[in-house]
Amino acid sequence: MKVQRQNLNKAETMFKHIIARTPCPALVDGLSEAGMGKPDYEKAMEQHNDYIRALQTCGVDITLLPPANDHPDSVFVEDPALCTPYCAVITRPGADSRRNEAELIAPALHRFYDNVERIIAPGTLDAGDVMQVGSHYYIGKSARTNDEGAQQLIVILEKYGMTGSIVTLEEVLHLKTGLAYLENGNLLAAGEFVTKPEFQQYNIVEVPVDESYAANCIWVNGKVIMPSGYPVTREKVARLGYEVIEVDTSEFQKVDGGVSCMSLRF
Ligand code: CIR
Repeated sequence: MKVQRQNLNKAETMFKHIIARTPCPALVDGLSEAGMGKPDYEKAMEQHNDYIRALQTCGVDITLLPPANDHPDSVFVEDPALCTPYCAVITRPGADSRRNEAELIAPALHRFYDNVERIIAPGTLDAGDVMQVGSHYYIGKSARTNDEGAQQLIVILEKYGMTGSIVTLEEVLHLKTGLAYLENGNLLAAGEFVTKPEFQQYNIVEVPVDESYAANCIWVNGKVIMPSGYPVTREKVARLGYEVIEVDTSEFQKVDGGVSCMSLRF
C-alpha cells in the first residue's frame, strides 16, 4: 500500500512502516573509523534480530530486505534513502563504496511511494545527515553530504511543501550520530550539537561525553529505542516519560553504525 499524506501539523507523526536489511557477512569489512576492531558477524545477526524485535513492539509493519554481500554497509539503510510523508528520496551516498546502495534500496521505496525523487551528481547526501522535526528537515553538511546534495534536498522538500536547512558538522560522521529528535520538542544532543544556535529552541537533553554513542536513538510511536549500556542517558530519556527499549548494538558500533542507521521509519 502506498504512503498516504499525513497531517504534518500534528505534534507527532506516527510511523506505520519500517524498512530494514539483514546484515551481510561482508559487514566485517564495513567502513570504520571507530578503531574498535571488526564486528563478529554471528553476534551482529543476533543483535539485529533483537533490534527488529524491539521495532515489532512499536506497532509498525516491517519490511526486512535480504542481505546484500556486495555492499558491506548495506545494513545501514538509513543512508541511501529518505522517507518523508509525501515522497521518498534516493540519495547519492558520499562514500564511493556505498554509492550503489542507492540502486539497491530503490525497489523497496517504489513499493511504498508514488513519488520517488533522487539526489544527482555532483551532489552527495547520506540521509543519516537528515533529521526530521515535523515538516522541517535539518541537513548536516559533513564528510558525506556536500552543499550541492543538501541544496538539492531542500528543493525537493519545498516541492512537497516541506522545508530544509543546513547545519555544518565539525566533529561527527553524521548529523544523527549526535542528535535524536524525540518529538514533543525534546532533542537528545551530544558534543557539538548541545550549543548550536539552531537547536536552542528545543528542550535539549544533554548526553554526557562518555555516553555520546547513546545520542543515536530513535523515537518510534512513543517509545525510544536506544543502545544498551548508557545508564545516565537512559535515565534522562525515561524521565521525559518515554518507554525505553535498550538494544545491544556493539557490533554495529565497530563500523560506526547505531540504532537510527539500521531502519527507515515512515
Ligand atoms: C559508514 O561509514 O557509512 C558506515 N560504516 C556506518 C553508517 C552509519 N550510518 C548512519 O550513521 N546513518
